[in-house]
Amino acid sequence: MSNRTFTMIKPDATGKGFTGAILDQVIKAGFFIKAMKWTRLTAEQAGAFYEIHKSRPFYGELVEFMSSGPIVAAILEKENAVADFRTLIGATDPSKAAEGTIRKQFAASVGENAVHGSDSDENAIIEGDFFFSKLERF
Ligand code: 3AN
Repeated sequence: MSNRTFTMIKPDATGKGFTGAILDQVIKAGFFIKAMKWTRLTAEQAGAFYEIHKSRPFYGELVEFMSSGPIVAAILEKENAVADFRTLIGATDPSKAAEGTIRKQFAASVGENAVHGSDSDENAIIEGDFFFSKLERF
């Protein structure tokens, strides 16, 4: 079991001013920030990050949305990080997300759903490596 996951606060949430409130809930839930940056993806970078979804019908929309404004990317550490973080953020579709989850509170739709959380230990490493060098992790 890995103790790290990767997250992004997505352009809908940064644009609505939810960054601080989301980070506060993440930290209060016991996650430690090991790396973090405020940045904006080009369409090409967003396309590469979501390469795994290339054949899905929403891929074009996802790439356009994820490059539409700034994001916060971070590597988080906690015991059982991947699963616990997905519990904290809630279901992909915010209308199906449990009460109190981050997506229930801050997400507007399945496409614009406020936060990303890695779905496996393997992807957490790949996604963290996409954004951060060894020198940027503490
Ligand atoms: P999750 O982010 O909960 O792991 P995935 O991996 O199924 O969900 O989807 C990756 C991202 O693709 C989602 N966070 C969401 O932004 C977008 N997405 C997923 N399903 C749809 C959909 N039906 N329509 C538009 N965008 C979607």
